[in-house]
Amino acid sequence: MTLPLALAPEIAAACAEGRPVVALESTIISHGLPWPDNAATARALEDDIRAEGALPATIAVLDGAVRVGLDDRALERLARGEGVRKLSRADLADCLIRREAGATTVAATMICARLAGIEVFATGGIGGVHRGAEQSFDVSADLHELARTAVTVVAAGPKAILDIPKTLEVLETLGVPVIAYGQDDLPAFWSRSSGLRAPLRADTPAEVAAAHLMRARLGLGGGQLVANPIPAEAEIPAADLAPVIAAALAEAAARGIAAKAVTPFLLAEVLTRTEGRSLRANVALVRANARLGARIARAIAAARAG
Ligand code: PSU
Ligand code: MN
Repeated sequence: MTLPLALAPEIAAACAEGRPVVALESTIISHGLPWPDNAATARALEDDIRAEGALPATIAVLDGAVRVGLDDRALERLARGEGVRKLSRADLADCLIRREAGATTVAATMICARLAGIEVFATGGIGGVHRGAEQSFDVSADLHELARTAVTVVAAGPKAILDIPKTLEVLETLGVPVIAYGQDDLPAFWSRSSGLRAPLRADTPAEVAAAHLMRARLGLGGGQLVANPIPAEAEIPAADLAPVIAAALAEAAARGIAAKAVTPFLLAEVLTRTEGRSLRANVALVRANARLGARIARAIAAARAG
């Protein structure tokens, strides 16, 4: 049986020639951002990556295949989100055999990027250790995927809906390099600083690329997490968001939201409770990550060629 993997022709050509490609996830489109901003953002991310000299490859499961590089119709279908599943490592095969539509999370996008030969992936926020995980055991499969799949992931750091210190501890246990970009502190999604020092720091795409290639040479196997601080003009002070997050968490607890539904529920609650302010911040940071991802992909390609 052949691999159910369908690369857009320009992406297949770029991968074969070692040109820079950046993977993008689809759960942020279908379950992370509201319609129609999600569709506009998905297209803006692709434009940002092209403007930086790389090719965007948005990934999803549609019609029985992993699609790498989506056309406008497929993007819109994901953005409308009706009947679109949220896929992590555990769900990929099931979605494929049922020929259902699925959006890939960070974990599933890493797996699919690896299958396609794409080494860099840009997104907004990764999943992590949820607050209250000592009771719920809710730890995102994204963390385990970072430990096992060799893709460099550019994100804006863990969201404050999560337990950030515990997320860092789990990443340390799993041996995942957590690299703050251009500063010492770990960024925290809407805020440039979490107040915690990141274990590692890089200041240029070339440094991130060199570490990526050295890890491959060592046969280490896992990925690395590049935490890129949100652009200063889009930042939201942590103190402004703290009550919003507390209310969102209380609402989730009151309604008994569990498992895969937790993160989308909290994201939607924060969005509605901030009347668009957090949406604007979210779009700004994910676009900044797409551009940095493109520069890292170019640096990897250049280092290989040179
Ligand atoms: N965090 C965000 N936006 C998102 C997600 C997380 O700020 O869209 C999505 C990503 O797809 C991530 C997934 O991989 O949620 C994590 O879900 P869970 O916590 O159920 O593992
Ligand atoms: Mn979870």
